[in-house]
Amino acid sequence: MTISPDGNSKSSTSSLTNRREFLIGAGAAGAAAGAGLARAYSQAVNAADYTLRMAPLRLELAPGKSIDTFVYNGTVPGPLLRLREGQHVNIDITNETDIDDIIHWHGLYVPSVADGAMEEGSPMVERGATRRYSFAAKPSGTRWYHSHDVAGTDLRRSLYSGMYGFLIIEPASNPGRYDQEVLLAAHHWEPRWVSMQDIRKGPPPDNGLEVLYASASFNDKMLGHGAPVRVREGQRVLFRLLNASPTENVTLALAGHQLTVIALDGNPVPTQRTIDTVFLAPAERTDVIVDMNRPGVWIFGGIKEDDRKMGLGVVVEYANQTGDAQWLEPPTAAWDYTIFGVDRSVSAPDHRLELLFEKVAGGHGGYNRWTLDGRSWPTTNPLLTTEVGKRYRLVMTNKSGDNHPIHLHRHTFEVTKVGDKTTAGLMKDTINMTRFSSVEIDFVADNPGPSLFHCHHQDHQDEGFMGLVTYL
Ligand SMILES: [Cu+2]
Repeated sequence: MTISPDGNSKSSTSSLTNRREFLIGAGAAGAAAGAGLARAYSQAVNAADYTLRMAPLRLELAPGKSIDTFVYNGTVPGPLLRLREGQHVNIDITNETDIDDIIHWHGLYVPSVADGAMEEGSPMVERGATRRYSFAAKPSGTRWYHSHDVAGTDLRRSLYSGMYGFLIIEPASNPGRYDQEVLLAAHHWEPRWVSMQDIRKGPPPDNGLEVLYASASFNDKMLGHGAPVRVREGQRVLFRLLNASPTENVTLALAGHQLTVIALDGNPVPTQRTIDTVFLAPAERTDVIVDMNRPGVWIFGGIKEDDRKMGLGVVVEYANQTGDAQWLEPPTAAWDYTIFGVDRSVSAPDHRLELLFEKVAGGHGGYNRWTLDGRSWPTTNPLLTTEVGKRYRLVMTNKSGDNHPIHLHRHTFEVTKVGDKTTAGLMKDTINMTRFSSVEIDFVADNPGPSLFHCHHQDHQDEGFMGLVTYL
């Protein structure tokens, strides 16, 4: 449960478990031997279960379209980490980039020191160094890991880069029934700072710079490049969808098919819904089951033509089907989180905290700042001080024309109200607030240690939109 800078893991589990983990870890390490690993190995009491190496990569998104970025273990996304719920893991992180960086385990309950957020006290992984993270994997579901460094104005860093990957924690018993599992991570590439008022009407003249992108992908390829997802008629396919974009919302559809939503942010939904399109704000995950009942060659991608042209999508090809991939315009409906909840009353909170989110316009060519009740990081430390066992309601109002995917580290919250609709039972770690909207979420203070609360837009969190939930 502890992270130790010297690489010595301090485990409180039984010697039998330690021995077993050592054997598993040794096998994994033997298969992945490398210079970075060897360095970690010599310091470590136990071998690592996984090693993640941050390093530069020239990524070919399509023929003639290569970009320079940073990734984990030479791939985008990084390697899939598939863990059992409760499994104790040692993960060695080697930093072969040119700056200090840090990895956050998104959606997991880990100690603050191992969570991968410097604001919580987690140590950076210094450039050239290897650092070990040790924790027990929980809760089960589709989680992910990503750089939690500050990018600021440097659009090569943190979530603008390829430093993200899936982390799936398998439950002790898995009720899902499916024939094939497909992991798709959406991302936008080639970012640049833009004064939106220069390219379209709408933004106020004093609006600061925002980020636009030239290309996008599912995993490491633009739509139409790379291998298709191959399926057979009659299969039930589980698609785990992740929006790993630094700032962009996506709405996705699989042409000619409907999607049954079984989990949001990795947590089973109280009410499964079969729908035509799914919306994901940055950092959100959606698990959908698709009955493959319409043979053909189809596009799974963004519903906006501009997104697909940028590369946001992948071809889904049935066995024995050929031809160009087809797109069919899906029926569209406004995204509504509450349809996945249940209609019942929720426990009254012990405390309510009203939070108003506002933009401080940066002016033409400047950078916008963000405030929570008039404060920005670091004066939002603490934002809220909690007592163990108490239930807190965050009553959030977005008084800006921008979307904000709100994320709370190290906890799961219950969505209790979106606009004027109440709901219950919908458990998430990130929820999008549309422009000029209100959302209420409840969480129980059940994981002592500082916990970051922030907007997951890379440029918003870098420009003050974060605060710390602390414990008495
Ligand atoms: Cu935001």
